[in-house]
Amino acid sequence: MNACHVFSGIINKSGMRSFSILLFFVSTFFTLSSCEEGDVNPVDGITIINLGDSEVLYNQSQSIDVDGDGDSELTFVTVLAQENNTNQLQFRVFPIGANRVFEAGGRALMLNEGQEIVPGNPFEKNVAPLVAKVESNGSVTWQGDWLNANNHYLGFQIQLADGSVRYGWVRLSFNQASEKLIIHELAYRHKSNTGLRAGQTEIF
Ligand SMILES: [Ca+2]
Repeated sequence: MNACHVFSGIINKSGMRSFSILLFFVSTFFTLSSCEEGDVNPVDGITIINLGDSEVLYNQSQSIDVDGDGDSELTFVTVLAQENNTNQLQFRVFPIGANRVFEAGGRALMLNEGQEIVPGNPFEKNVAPLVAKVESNGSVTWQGDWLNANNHYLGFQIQLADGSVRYGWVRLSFNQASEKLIIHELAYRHKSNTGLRAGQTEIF
């Protein structure tokens, strides 16, 4: 029994007896529509994943399995590093495997809502820290394009197990006072090799 049949069963059971015939037709139509949008012949659409304002603090990480196949595509981590005689607490994104983030000059772009994330954009695996807390000679400074991130978007390109490529975004904020990156929400477009806009949740 596949998911379509299970769903049909649930719909049918919920009906009252006096409306059983009507419900039969309604649920049958609904089931067929659902199955047409199933995995066999996927149509275009956008999957949205609520990440529950997950936090990335010192010594913590968050991995995201974008397409729900059991393997993560993006990991957000903190890294302690020594660079140029400074000690740094870096907040970084690490795309896993063949996956990439939208960048310019080696830095993950902090996008505003509506900006395009499309196949012609540059995508890279290794990008600079989103934010870094830098300690040098007893003083602390903060660096990084994402220091003032407030519901901004990180664009990504992921490669699924079948080799097809999808585009999407992650909505992020950074809280300097509590030294944490916050992961709000993610979305990706179903149609392969087709872009979307930052924050886009529907196909128009
Ligand atoms: Ca996955």
